[in-house]
Amino acid sequence: MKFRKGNQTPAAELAPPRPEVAELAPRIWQVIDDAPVVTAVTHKDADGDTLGSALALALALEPIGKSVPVLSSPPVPGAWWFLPGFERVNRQAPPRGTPVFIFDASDASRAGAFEPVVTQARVVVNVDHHVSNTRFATLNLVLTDAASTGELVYDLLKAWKIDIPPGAASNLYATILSDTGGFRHENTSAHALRAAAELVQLGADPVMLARGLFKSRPASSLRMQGRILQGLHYEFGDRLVWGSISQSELRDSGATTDQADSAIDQLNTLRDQELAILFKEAGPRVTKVSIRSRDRIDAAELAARFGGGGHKRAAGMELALPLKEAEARVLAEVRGRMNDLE
Ligand SMILES: [Mn+2]
Repeated sequence: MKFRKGNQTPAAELAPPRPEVAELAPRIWQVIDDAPVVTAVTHKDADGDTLGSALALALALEPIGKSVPVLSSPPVPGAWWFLPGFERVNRQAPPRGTPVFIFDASDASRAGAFEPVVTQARVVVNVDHHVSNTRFATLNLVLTDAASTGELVYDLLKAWKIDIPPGAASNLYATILSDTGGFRHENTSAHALRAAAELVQLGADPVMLARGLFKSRPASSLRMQGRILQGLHYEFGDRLVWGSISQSELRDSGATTDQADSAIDQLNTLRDQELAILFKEAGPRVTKVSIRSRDRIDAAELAARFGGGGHKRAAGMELALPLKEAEARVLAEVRGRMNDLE
């Protein structure tokens, strides 16, 4: 193995990688050791975790002579423009036969337009933290106790003992910041906070990243959120809150479907709320659904009932139904579960 030596920060100051990552790291290195090109694939409707993981790998491997094309199924949400290296996404088509990493994706279909890149690759490395991961790859680095997939990428880079440049550190910090909802969700573990602190030590810029993530919304996004909030429905004594946004409402507010993604987090600020659901009309017969749960309902399991997936507290799915039908179908199931909680 040709591991590079010497992090910018003495290794003694950094926590060792998780044992599970340290154990698999040499085998993962083996598949990329002789490869001049390593492809990094994100999941579709890319979020900060999948993009930050892919970009961190690219920015860490390029200084040691590897070319790392980053592929993300279009349209790539422009909201992530502030991640270092974002401009390289989809700029370079990988040659055939390169090893492929896929990040934060529970199965190959999550790669969207780039699914063939994953399914036709000779070697695939699947790095993820979803409970729903199907372990579809050649090598599966799947640990569900990680706050973000990026946390696992960080452990992997540590295990490989390669330098982590500031741009890679920023991307990895962004994966934790976004997947913990700004250190607010249940996955805000000591491990995640320690990793975040170390990444700042390594040059991640927490102010720039918080600004990019939480203070960079276009006015259209706030206008759209206003629409959603105005039309919310409260049921079961405010323990179920749900809302929706149609294509025409999106058009009127000047916002795009991917901008609606952050609105669910506003619904999730309600006191005593048990379940928050947001329906987004993505097309005449396509409805995207986001779910957030507080204590008693498993959002991932609920989403799985409709072919989706995610985490216990945050999940989603895409239904091949018009908006109103999707609402009726999901709410029937949800109301049943809310009744069971009584
Ligand atoms: Mn994630």
